[in-house]
Amino acid sequence: METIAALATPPLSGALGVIRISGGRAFTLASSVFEARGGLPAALWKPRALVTGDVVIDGDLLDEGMAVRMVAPYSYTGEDTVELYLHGCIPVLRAVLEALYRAGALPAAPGEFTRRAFLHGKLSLSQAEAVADLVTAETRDAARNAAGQLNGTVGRAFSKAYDALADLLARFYAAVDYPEEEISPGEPVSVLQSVLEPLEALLATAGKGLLLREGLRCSILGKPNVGKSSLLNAFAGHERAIVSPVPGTTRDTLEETVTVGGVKLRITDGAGIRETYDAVEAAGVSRARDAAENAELLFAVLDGSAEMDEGDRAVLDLARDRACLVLINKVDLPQKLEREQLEAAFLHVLPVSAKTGQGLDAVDSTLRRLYEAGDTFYDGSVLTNIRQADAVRRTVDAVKTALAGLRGGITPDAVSAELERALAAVGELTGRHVREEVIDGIFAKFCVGK
Ligand SMILES: Nc1nc2c(ncn2[C@@H]2O[C@H](COP(=O)(O)OP(=O)(O)OP(=O)(O)O)[C@@H](O)[C@H]2O)c(=O)[nH]1
Ligand SMILES: [Mg+2]
Repeated sequence: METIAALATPPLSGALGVIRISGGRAFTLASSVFEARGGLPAALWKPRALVTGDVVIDGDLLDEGMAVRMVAPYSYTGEDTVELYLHGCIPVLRAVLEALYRAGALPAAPGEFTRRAFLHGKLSLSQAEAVADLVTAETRDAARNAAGQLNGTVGRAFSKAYDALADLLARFYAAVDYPEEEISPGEPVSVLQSVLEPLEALLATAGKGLLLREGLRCSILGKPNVGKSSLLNAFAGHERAIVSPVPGTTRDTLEETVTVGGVKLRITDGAGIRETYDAVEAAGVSRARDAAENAELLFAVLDGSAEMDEGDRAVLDLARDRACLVLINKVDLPQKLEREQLEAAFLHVLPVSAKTGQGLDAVDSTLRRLYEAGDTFYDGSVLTNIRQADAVRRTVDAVKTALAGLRGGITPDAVSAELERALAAVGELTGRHVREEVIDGIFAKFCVGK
């Protein structure tokens, strides 16, 4: 396989820039750009130990840094690898890469290092996907789950299912070829059940997995001036939206991703809901209504320092029978809002202040409770990946059909056809049966250098 090289850190100036080189010529190529102190060529460096040296390109000393070599198969990719730790100066890093490419290295495609790790059996496909999930995780919980998957929890469940199905299928083939080799129907049933159980349990986590990955669509709803934008800013921790005492400040909808109570929320703030003759504001109100309609969670905001009026009632009507937190804002001011009826009609009524931050911890704990974003939950046993969830679903489906067939006494032929379907689906998860375009799709999502 060709030797590849790429920048492994973001292409920005910074304290460090890391270049990775992997493949059969990694050591020779590294020596062409990096002169170790003491003059040893890379092929003679002590494996996995840092060496210091100079970057010299076309006779110019451009940088000094450190390097390490890893000898196949003891590297991330499973190939001979050199990593250069240089200063994060983009022109120098570019010069080093260009020199490496001139000397015969190929620029690595996105995810190619991880792809090679997969090809060399260092990672299963689900672990490779976990690497991508880890790199792009937007919350600590999401990272933790991805790290858990990298550790192989989910992958091990897939491998076990694959082995059990492959073994069973082999025996079915034997029974078709040699009818005297009878299989007692009880045994395949118990094997299939043992395959089914963990996969169904995993599948049950897929909804949560999606939540972890994609977040919830959440919309802040309320009449003008109740403090919707102030709340968005309070959750975001910075002045995302313009706040002013003038009703009708926000017109267009704006979105921000925040984590509240361990739950990733894609929050939309928009125009306050009211009847208006202003065409621009009316368009904003209609967008805000659309966002609320499409949201999976609503924050219905009322102003606690004022009495409830028709405008608030219209907002509460939109929130009725929805997943909703009613936030009574401005509790730092003297309160005029009647809470009793509200508390009778809505499950979660929380007094808050966007100004002082009062009550926001209760929003946190309510969401944590509602979406079970507990500390023990995201340990890597949650299926976050849509592709994986789909393949598990197909596996479960085929196994169930095979089970029904066994119980209903259909021919071994028909059962083995279902087992083949199940094996193919679970094989997509372990990477043993996976089509090339699926693999391409997975690694295309990576960044270069990973
Ligand atoms: N005392 C107090 N004032 C608040 C609080 N939250 C918001 N305000 C004030 O209320 C006014 C309106 O706040 P915004 O956040 O712009 O309200 P909004 O609901 O987004 O208003 P529109 O965009 O016009 O619909 C501003 O003057 C804020 O400073 C609060 O918790 N306490
Ligand atoms: Mg606003």
